[in-house]
Amino acid sequence: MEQELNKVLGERFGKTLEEACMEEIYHALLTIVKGRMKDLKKNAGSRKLYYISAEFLIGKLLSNNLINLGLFDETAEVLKKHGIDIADIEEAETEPSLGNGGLGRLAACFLDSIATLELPGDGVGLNYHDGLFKQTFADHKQREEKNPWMTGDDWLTRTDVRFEVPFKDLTVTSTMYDIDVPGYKGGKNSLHLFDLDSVDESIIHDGIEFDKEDIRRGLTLFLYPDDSDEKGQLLRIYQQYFMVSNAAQLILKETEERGFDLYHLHEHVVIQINDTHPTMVIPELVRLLMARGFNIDTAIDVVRKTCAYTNHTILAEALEKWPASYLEKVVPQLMPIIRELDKRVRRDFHDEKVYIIDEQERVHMAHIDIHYGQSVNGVAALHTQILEESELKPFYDIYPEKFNNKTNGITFRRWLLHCNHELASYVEELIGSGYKIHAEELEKLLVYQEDEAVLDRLRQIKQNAKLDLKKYLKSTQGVEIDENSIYDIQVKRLHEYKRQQMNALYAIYKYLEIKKGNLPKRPITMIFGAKAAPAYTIAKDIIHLILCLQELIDSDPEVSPYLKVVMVENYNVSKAAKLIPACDISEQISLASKEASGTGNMKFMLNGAVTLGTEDGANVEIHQLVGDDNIYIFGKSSDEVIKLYETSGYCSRKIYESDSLVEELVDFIISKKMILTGDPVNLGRLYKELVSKDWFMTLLDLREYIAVKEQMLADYEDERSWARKSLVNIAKAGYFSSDRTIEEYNKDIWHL
Ligand code: CBF
Repeated sequence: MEQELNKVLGERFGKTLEEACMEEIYHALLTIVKGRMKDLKKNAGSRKLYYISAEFLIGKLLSNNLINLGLFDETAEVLKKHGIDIADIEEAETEPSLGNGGLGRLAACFLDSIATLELPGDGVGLNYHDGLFKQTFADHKQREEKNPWMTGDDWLTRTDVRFEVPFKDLTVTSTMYDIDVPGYKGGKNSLHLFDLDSVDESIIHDGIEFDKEDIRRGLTLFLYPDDSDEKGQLLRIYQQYFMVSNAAQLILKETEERGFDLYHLHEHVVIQINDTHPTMVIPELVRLLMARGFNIDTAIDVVRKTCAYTNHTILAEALEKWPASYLEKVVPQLMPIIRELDKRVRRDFHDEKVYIIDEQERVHMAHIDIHYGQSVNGVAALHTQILEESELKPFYDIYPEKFNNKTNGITFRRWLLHCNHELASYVEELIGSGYKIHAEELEKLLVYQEDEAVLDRLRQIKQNAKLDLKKYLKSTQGVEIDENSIYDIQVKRLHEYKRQQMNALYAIYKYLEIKKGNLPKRPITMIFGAKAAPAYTIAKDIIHLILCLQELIDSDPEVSPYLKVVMVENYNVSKAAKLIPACDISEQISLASKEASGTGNMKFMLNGAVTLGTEDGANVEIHQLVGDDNIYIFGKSSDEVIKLYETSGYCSRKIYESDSLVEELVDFIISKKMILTGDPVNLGRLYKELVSKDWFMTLLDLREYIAVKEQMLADYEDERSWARKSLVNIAKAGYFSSDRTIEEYNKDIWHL
């Protein structure tokens, strides 16, 4: 490696390792790693998977690729010899922001596991130039900026694959870019990202504004461009069709090139539709097959046997329903096919709940997936049960055999081996390296539950990670945190159902307690990280509340030695990798029934944090695995919550008026102190929302949340017992390896 590095540095920059700067070393390593990956053999087989997704939140790739190629240790050694820390080289890489949250990160973890298991499977998506916006804070508020990541010398390789994509008003020609996905000591697959050569970042102004009707220049600028108006919604349809038409054309081309007859497409191809964004691939494939001479019955039959759908949420806002008139405006060629698909449903079933086109002429994308795919899966046991028993019950009654559960997972390569080297090597010292491939072997750690030396070492590793985070926050945000405090962390998208506002109310509770003289035994650092969708007003108000609390507490000398609130700016994959190893308390506090699975909960657990959570999503399975002693559960059950929605039985005002503690905490949002710190409009709106609506039932669980969190803080003081809980969490995390999830997808759905 040393020789190769010096050679590339010499050729590219005329420098040696001694002379080169961090950026130059990064670019030299990029060249070397890309070259090595090019030489890897692609995974092959007679049946191939195409995982189509609007998001692939791949994060920075250098270290991960080095790990998977088995080159990480050697590279780190060489650099160390020259006084360079590989972590500083990582800083030179820009993070591609090709995803929003769990769904996109899941897709990235899946690509890693598919490649590692040596299964033939490529990702297909879009090459957004500015990805999801970059978040900055000003006046205690979120601002959105563009987030460019392509440098011209990055992980993308421009291919000569190009397709014509016809819209009603224009036809564009795509270009396919590839990113190699190496498996961990295994083969390789590709992530194919489609783009338009004419896209032009110079049309962006005032943050993330641009002319949404300028399709040629704006199509792949942003992931999830603002869709609060018709133009924005039409742009999303343009993006989705561009993605799936390219995917469909690629699939047919490759299948023919592999020598297979398209009448047997389903025997050689499986398409996983990740959420509803790629749904149009179904009518598009039908259209393309008919253009190749298929009759419609055969085309539909072949497509149905080829496609499978994953549902990631029960939130109505995320289950897309496009007005038929919008689809007519952008992709009129698909509408006759969609109407035919709907006609067949109406012919066979007499329940309007399962129709594709409803009375208001809206096209229900998930309904297309369910009728015209061979599998429907949820992403955690509880989520799948809710789909079967309530959200998608009419469909489950028709097709019980299509429904199945695939509890999510995370790749341990990134979420342990890369983000927590010290823990990963200690685990290896204790139980050997087998766990890196067979994650269930982590259970071998359980024999050390009573071993004081092991527990002490685990505490030391956590302490080191806390120190690292302290340094990181100081250098990146100028924020000072106390490594001897308890790190309580909630990082995820900002959404009312995830209830960051409940956690903020806890901060108010603690603040008031300290003011009353009830001092905590140990200081607490409450860390938040979250982006709010630009048009989601209340989510932005919640960020405002947290930022105001941060300032209020910081500037109060009576409180600041005991309590600290930190909102991490522009939370992303790289920041997650710094935060997760350092966490003591993992906040997973969504309203039961609303978080389909969650994957942050798994990452924290794997790194030894203890969960404070509701019985929601995959928390339920974490609870079953670690047992009552190693998790802190609170809140109403999903059955109770679902009943409250059905009977309109929840009234936040009643709780507010009858519980003086709740009233005191909520009132604080509009107290004089807060109004002097922040903006009365934002704070007043949030206050009103909580008292008079509170759709995601914050106040319902607030009291119990506070009580259980207090218990948790008290229990932390028994350091041995806490370390034991931490160890059990690590030991039981094996189930959540995405290798396990992918094996299940393959066994039950893909049959690769
Ligand atoms: O399945 C992956 C994740 O997807 C979501 O993020 C999503 O729908 N966008 C869900 O909200 C998560 O619960 C889930 O883990």
